[in-house]
Amino acid sequence: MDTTVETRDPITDDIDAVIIGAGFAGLYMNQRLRDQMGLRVQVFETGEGVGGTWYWNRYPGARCDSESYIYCYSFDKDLMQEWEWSGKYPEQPEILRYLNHVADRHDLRRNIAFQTRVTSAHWDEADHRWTVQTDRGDTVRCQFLITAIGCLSTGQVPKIPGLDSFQGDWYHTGAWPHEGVDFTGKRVGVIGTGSSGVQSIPRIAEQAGHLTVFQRTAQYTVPARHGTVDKAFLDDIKTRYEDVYEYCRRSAGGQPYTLSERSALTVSDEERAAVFEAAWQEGGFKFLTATFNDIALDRRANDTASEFIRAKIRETVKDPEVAEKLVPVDHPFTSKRPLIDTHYFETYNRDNVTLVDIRHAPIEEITPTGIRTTDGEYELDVIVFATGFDAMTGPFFRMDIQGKDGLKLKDKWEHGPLTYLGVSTVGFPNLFMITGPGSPSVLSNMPVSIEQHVEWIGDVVEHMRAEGVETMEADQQAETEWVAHVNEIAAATMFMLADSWYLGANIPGKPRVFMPYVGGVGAYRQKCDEVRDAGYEGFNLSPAATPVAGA
Ligand code: NA7
Repeated sequence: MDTTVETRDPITDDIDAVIIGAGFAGLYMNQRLRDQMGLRVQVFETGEGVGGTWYWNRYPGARCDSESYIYCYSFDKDLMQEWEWSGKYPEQPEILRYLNHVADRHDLRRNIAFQTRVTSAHWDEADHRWTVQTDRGDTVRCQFLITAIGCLSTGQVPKIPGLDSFQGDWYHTGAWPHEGVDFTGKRVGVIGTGSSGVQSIPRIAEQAGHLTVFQRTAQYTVPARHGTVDKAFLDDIKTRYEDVYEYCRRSAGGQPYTLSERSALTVSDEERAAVFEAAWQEGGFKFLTATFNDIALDRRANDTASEFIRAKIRETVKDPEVAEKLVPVDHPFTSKRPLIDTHYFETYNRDNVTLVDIRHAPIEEITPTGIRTTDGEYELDVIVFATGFDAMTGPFFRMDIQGKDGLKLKDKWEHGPLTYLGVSTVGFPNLFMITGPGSPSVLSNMPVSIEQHVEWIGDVVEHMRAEGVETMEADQQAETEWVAHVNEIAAATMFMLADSWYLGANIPGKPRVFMPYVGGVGAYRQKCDEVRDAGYEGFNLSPAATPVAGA
C-alpha cells in the first residue's frame, strides 16, 4: 500500500461544522450542509480516499449483504436512474467506485482533508465552540461537530502471545493491502468465522496451497445466491424506485422485503420445511423476513429455523466430523449477526481446507512458523485475522472527545454508550452522531439509516440557524428513558442469547450492553420525526448569549 503522506499546511479555520469521516455518511452530510445549506464545512478522513468501510475492507470476497439496488443513496434521483449495478449484491470494488463517483459528481473532495485522523475534540463552554485537532497539526474551531466514523471501523487483532515473532505475513480483513495479497501456493490460516471470514474463506481456499480455518464459534449462514444482476428486474425497480426506497425507510431493517405475517408455529412441519426450502433456494436475508414473523422473537419458532440450517450443514459437508464442528449448537439463529455466504460450507469439502475447532482446543500462541493450539501446531506462511471490530463505541474512543466541564466521552460511556436517539449525548452540546449507538445502525441497511440521520441532523442545523439557537443538548431524562427503551426491547429478542459484537462481547473487558436500537428503522424514523415536529422534544435549545452593552 502506498502510504506516502502528502505535505500540506495545517488547517486553522473557524468554521460552522466539522465532519469526521468520508464514507457513506460523511459524504452525504458534507453535501447536505455545504451544498444544500451553505455552511462552511471541513471534513477530516483518515484514508487516502473516500469510502470509509469500503475503502478499508478490501479482502477477497468483500461485499455487502444488502442487494445492490437498495445499497445506495436516494438523495440524488438522477444517479439512482443512471447507476448500473453489475451484481445482485454489490462487491467492495463496485461500492468504492460508486462512492468515488458520488464524490466526483458533487465535487465533495475539495473540503476533505485526507490522510488526517482527528485526535481530539474539546467543547469550549465560554464561546460554545468545538476545538478539533488532528494528527496533521490542524486546529479547527466549529459550532457543530458531526461524527460519520462508522460502526465497524476499529479493527480488532486479538492479543495472542507470539504474534511479533511470526516470520510470515499477517493481515486484518479490515485493513487490507490495496494491492491485494497473493495466496498462491501458500499455507494460510484464517482466524474468525464472522461475516468477513465467511466471505473470504471460500475465495482464499481457491487460491491457497492449504487453508486452515481457526473457528471459535460455529455459524448459521444462508446462501446469498449471488450472481450477475437481473437487468429486467432492476429496470422495473427503476420505474418505481422512490416507492421501493420509501418502503425501506418505513420497514424494520431498511430492506425492500415483504415481511411474513405467519408464525412458524402455526403451520405443519411439511409446510414449514417447504417455506424454509424456498427461501433457502432464493437466498439472502429473505430467509429471515419472508418465511415467518417470529424467528427472531420466539425461541420455539427460532428452533425450527436453527434446526433447518443445521440439517443443511450436515447435508452439505461430506465429512460428518467436520460437519459436526460446523454445526452451531451454543446459540440460536439470529442471536449473532445473520450471515449470508457463497459456497461457505462447500469449501470444507475441499482437500486443501482444514477446520480447527479452537473453542475446544484454544490457540496458545503464535510461533515464528505458525499457530499452536492446545491440540497441535499448524505451519503457516500467512495469517488472516478476520476477528472483527471494536464495534460502535471503538471509533469514538480512539479520539479524545471532551464535552462540558472537561467530561470525557470515554468516561461517560465507561459502562456502555448512553445516548438520546443514538444521535446525541448529554454533556456534549452540538455533537451529532450519524448512526451512533442507540440507533438502528448495524441492524439495518446502512444507507437508509445514514440518510435518515443526515437529513434529521440537517433539519436540526437549519432550525437552529433559523431560530437563533446556538446550542442543542439532549436532556438527561430523555436520554435515560431512551437508553432504558433500547435495553428493554433488546431484552425480548434472541440477541441476548449469544456472545456478539452487538453486546461488546468480542472485546475483552468491554461492558456487556446491547448497543444498537432493535425497534426498526420505520419506528425509529417516526420517533425522530415526532421529536422534531414537537420542537425537538427532549433537547435543550439555548440562544446565543446577548452581548452586554459596552462590553
Ligand atoms: P465479527 O462478526 O466480529 O467476527 C469475528 C470472528 O472472529 C468471529 O468468528 C469471532 O469468534 C472470531 N474471533 C474474534 N476474536 C477472536 C479471538 N481472540 N480468537 C479467536 N477467534 C476470534 O467480525 P467480521 O469482520 O466478520 O464482521 C463484522 C461485521 O462487518 C459483520 O457483522 C457485518 O456487519 C460487516 P466469536 O464468534 O466471537 O467466538
